[in-house]
Amino acid sequence: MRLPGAQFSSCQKRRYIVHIDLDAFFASVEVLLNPSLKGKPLVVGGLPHERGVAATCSYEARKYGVHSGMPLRECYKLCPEAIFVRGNYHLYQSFSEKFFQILHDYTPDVEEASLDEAYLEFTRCGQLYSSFTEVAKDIKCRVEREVGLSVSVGAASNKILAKLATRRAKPGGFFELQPGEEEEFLRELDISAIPGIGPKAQVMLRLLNVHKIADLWRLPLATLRSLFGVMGDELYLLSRGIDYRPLQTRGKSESFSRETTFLQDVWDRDLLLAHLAYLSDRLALTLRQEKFYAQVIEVKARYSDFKTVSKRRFLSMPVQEMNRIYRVAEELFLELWDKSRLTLRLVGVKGSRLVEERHLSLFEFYQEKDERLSQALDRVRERYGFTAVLTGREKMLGEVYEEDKGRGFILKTASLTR
Ligand code: TTP
Ligand code: MG
Repeated sequence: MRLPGAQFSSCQKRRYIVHIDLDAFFASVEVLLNPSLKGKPLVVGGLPHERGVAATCSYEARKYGVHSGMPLRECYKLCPEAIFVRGNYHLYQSFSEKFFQILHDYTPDVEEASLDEAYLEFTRCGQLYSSFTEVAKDIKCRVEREVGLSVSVGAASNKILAKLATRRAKPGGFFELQPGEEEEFLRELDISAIPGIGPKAQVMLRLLNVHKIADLWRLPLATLRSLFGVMGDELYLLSRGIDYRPLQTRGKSESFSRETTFLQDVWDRDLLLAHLAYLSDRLALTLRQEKFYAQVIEVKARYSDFKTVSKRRFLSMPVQEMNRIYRVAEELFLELWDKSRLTLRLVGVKGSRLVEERHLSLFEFYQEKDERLSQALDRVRERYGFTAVLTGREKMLGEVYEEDKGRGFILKTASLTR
């Protein structure tokens, strides 16, 4: 079967995309800081008897079947000799920042896809470099040298192919997909390799005896549409290695969110609101650092039985101040939760519909006051640490969590989604 992608490549300007992803990120940081862990199975995310799941594990632990998202107790059963650590999210974030700083040196077109993963586009950089392949290799060396962590790099003509190339390169390798090799490369890959084919979609497809990407090519577009709605079109193209998605560069971030799972389920209203206030504060800080205002605020709550609910509000005036975000978040949260008053295992707050500026209306002088207050707050925190200034509500968390040297509370699972 010929891939329809081949006919496009000749008439379109060929893109050069590099995908880069740190290997066993959280675990590798732990090993870097404590070399006695090197070569050992390591699980990051909690201790074996604790509730919760593994955030990640070293490649040595993966040999036992342990993986991200697996309940810690199950990890322990599969690999009792593994070393378990709770992890330190602030630390990982600082490594992540260093990683992205290096990437931004090479091209203005960088998509920070997650904490340890990015796409770089070189299509516009033809004048700058004589060989993109050499640049991609150079980035890999520099990250390894300056961040100190192992990284895998894939290069291809679009995002999906570059991501799959990295998957092939893991751990620690470099793989560049050459034009014309797409079909052979994709054919044998498992359908789970395609982003967007989650566990539910996999079950449906496997029932149709579709296991490999080549099996997907047999399904007509209409079938995919009837199975997956609008996503069907995307799967049709992605499975053929056709992907026109542009990079979501910094200015194009769609949302920022902060959420956390609790150490134990919580029903105490004040404690729930304390978490919400702290998360709103972290979200506000990120928005200001990234120079965005959010026009939509959304809160999320997950009950003990994993049922998840959310509620959002469109604001006439975009926000980036903690007190404004919290006010909306509290109202939304209470609308969600007051009816049930059941125990929760997670809360989160998200800002979306991001805009880069807002126009203060004549009647909103007080907005300026909020803005100045936030700036003063940022200055104090820069000097004395995040926890130097907290609201009364947030301080309640001091009874539950340890502080990370003034940088913030060490939550169970700090959300680091962008
Ligand atoms: P990944 O890049 O998906 O995983 P990884 O870097 O640990 O391993 P790989 O070599 O396969 O890339 O995620 C990056 C980090 O994000 C990971 O180290 C821990 C965190 N994470 C979670 O906290 N929960 C999750 O479910 C996943 C998948 C990752
Ligand atoms: Mg990774």
